[in-house]
Amino acid sequence: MKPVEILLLFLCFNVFTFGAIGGPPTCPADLDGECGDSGEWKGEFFPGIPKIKYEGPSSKNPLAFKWYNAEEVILGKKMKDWFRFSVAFWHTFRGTGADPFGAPTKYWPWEDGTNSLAMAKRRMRANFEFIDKLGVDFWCFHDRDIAPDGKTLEESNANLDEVVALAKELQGSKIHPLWGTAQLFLHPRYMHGGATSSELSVYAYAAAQVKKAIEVTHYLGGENYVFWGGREGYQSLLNTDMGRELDHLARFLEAAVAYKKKIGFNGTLLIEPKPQEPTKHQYDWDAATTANFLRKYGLIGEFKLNIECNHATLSGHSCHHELETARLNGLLGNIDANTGDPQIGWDTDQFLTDIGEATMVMFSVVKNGGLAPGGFNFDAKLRRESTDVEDLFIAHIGGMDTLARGLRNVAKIIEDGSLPELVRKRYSSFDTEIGALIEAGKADFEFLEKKAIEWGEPKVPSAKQELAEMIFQLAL
Ligand code: XLS
Ligand code: NI
Ligand code: NI
Repeated sequence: MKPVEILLLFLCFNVFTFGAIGGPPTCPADLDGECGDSGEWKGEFFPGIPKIKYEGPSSKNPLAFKWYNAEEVILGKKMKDWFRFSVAFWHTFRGTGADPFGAPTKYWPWEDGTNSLAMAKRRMRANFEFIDKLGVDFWCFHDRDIAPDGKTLEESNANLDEVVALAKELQGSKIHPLWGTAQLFLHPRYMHGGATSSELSVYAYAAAQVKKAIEVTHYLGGENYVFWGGREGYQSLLNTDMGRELDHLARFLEAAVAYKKKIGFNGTLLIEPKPQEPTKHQYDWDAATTANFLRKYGLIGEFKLNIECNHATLSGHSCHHELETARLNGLLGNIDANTGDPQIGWDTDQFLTDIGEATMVMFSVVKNGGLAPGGFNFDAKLRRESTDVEDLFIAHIGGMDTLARGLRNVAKIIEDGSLPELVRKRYSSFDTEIGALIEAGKADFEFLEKKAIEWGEPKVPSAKQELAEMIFQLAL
């Protein structure tokens, strides 16, 4: 096995593995006993970090926004409503920095090295202080990130209920989940998948877990519910009945739709495509594959897509391509905002810092008229080597500012008008009587042959790609 293959096998899951099973091994020594195993935490989790404010592009303050100004109206909508930013609990509060070759590097002062219920509650308090100081309204979670697994399903559900009750209290009226989801990939029972497991009892267990996760998402006022099928795929077709597994997956999703309606949960159900990792081939490979699956099984009106930029590049597309494919199919529901590394071939889940990419992303979002009830979830984590508590804030501020610049750039491009005009002109031969006939499906081959003979060899104009790139660059 090449080193990169070993990494692929482990990397995406180190967060969950260390987060949910082990946790950082020790409590730091310099905390004067505050880091006991009691659920209470005295004082602030982030002392010295103020509420993050907008200071404008000339600010050099790392703990301030330079481009994201929540209340400012751009293209007819407040920035906060374009973005609906969300903090991902699993990265921000369960990420430890462990990788396949190395131990955890992050020892947050409030962690006691356990995965107890008391610790889960303390972590939840840290989550809401973080959200409040960052000034966002949403968070996202997996059931098992926020509450420890029990010995039985009933015990796991009881743990979850206890933590969720606290989360509900801490949320207040303003904050709620952008989405919730069930973790159907960490526990060994899911090694063959959940909905696509070859074992019926695992299918049932997964259904029970999703049922509960939809219930708590609904209880917390969540606006969406996500299905990410990390283990819904295969390692080898030799031992896999792909047709049967896909049918099972469709039945599973149908049952989720029925249950959502039964309990009156009006949130959008989202599928998050990813081509591989941890399985060699996941069934929801990319947006087009997932759209085809939903159409085949008559589920297209019941689901939308959660596009993750790093998954897009893993599938050989750009994030913009995946967003446009989803949008053109009426399926663009949410964005897991992150980015990969061009030199590393897996889901590195980095915070987006590329202004050009952010501008392309925002092009799709603006064309879609926004994402609500979806938003931008920072499915992104600090690098292993970033170990200060303030780095959590700096990373999110950087991600928010980058996307805010993207939105401002799109506004500039639309205002300037020359790029949309270039595209309009490129297709203007269809803005004619005969073009209209073609687009209305009224031009048959005999008619077109007559025209081709009448017009002779076509004169084909330039695509003006470099000009398009120049106009785009001028807006960045
Ligand atoms: C993993 C996925 C995961 C989903 C939620 O690659 O991005 O984090 O967003 O299960
Ligand atoms: Ni994701
Ligand atoms: Ni991912």
